[in-house]
Amino acid sequence: MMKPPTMSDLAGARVLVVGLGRAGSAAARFLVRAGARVTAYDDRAGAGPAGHPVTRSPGRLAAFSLAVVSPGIPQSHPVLRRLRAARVPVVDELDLASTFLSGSLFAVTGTNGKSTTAALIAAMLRAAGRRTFLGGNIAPGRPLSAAVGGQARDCYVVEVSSFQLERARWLRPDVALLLNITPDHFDRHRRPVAYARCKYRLFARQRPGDRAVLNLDDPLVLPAAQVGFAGREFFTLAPREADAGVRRGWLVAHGRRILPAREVRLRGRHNLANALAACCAVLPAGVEPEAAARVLRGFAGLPHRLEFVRSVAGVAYINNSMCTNPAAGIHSLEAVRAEAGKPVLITGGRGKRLPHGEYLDAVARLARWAVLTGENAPALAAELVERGWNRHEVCPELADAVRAADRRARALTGNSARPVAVLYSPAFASFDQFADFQDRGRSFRREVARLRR
Ligand code: UMA
Repeated sequence: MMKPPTMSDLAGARVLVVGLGRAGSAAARFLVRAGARVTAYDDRAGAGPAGHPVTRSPGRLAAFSLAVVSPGIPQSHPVLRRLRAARVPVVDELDLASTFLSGSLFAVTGTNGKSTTAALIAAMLRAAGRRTFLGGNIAPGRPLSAAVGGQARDCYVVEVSSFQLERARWLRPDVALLLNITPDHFDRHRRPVAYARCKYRLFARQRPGDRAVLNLDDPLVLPAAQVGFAGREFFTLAPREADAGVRRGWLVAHGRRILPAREVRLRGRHNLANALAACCAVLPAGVEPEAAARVLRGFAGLPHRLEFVRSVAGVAYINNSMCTNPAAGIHSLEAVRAEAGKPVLITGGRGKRLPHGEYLDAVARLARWAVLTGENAPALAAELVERGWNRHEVCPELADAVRAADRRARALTGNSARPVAVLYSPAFASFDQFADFQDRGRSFRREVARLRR
């Protein structure tokens, strides 16, 4: 296995940066500062920060001593194939950046809950006075490369996606967390097992003294305990022995009581699991339970995740645009159902070839009404009819879907003592109609702001 380059290796080296979005631009900046001769490749003319030349014909690839690749570039990309044929080492942006940082590295992966858990860990470390960088895959995007050569931090907390792990070769977190594995990204990882294996790679380089924090309740997570040499710690929501769990209504980690579960401000059982994972990760790093409890009492959640937008005519509108897969869709529906009763649901988007039968079962069980929107709305409608559930309508455009949900919720609220919530929880990707899930969430907020009282 090739060793990571040092700063002096980079000085004067010819490096190809592939993809000039957020990750590639940050990598290019630090490579230029390190004295590398950087060429940037992108399929899109005009990509990258203004003033940085981008090429679509990088020339003789064997001339490069290293290629730094953005997470969004698939392994099958023709340029990556040619780089491999020319025996140029291809490295992921976050992977490379991680080798230049001192300080403790906390890395969080999993299908769902990564950003929330990473944000909780960072907030807890900061509450304990640690200078902490939060970045990686977490949107809107603060690539780890941006931290290289900047002010020194005590801790780096990164969210790591399967795309980043797929080609990771050096990443060795001091503390690595795997929250859960449910089907996702089958458009990129052809087989479910390939997707799970990417997640396990987070642990592959860990050594004794490093720590692996794993979800004891998820059978797909447990094989990670066989990978690498870190000490294993487990969290669970079930009433059984583990390093972190809920005991007599209290969150407990490493034998220390944190706070009563009902005082955790984030809603839903999935968020309780995220809170336990974060506590499990930070307590051995010296964060006192009081500091962790303060964060959990105050942390209201990240944008686009079960985010309260506004009440109109007694109807609460909840933006959950970050929900991009069916498993997240089920958790969100369960959380809202427990808090506010069965909602009027707006759902749909672009399918990622994931199985979604269980999600539609949950929709039929947990929603009062469903407004189906986006590219796969007609297909979802047909599948719900097959299930014998007809409480839905199709509105391909989000603006119409919000107005339809508004009419339906008002009508239902009129008949019931309890107001009905409107939950926008797509459960599918956003790329059918939007740039990304944030763009989609902002569109939802805009449409909700237009509703008349
Ligand atoms: N590009 C090509 N050819 C391709 C694909 C992309 O040239 O085949 C170019 C595009 O023209 C563009 C650039 O590559 O100029 C985009 O690169 P990118 O897709 O890697 O996106 P970045 O802007 O660099 O953002 C990436 C992550 N994006 C992806 O993994 C798709 C961001 O995660 C991350 O925040 C950022 O790095 C900083 O680390 C976003 C994401 O959607 C939030 N992640 C996925 C998810 O969470 O599900 C994995």
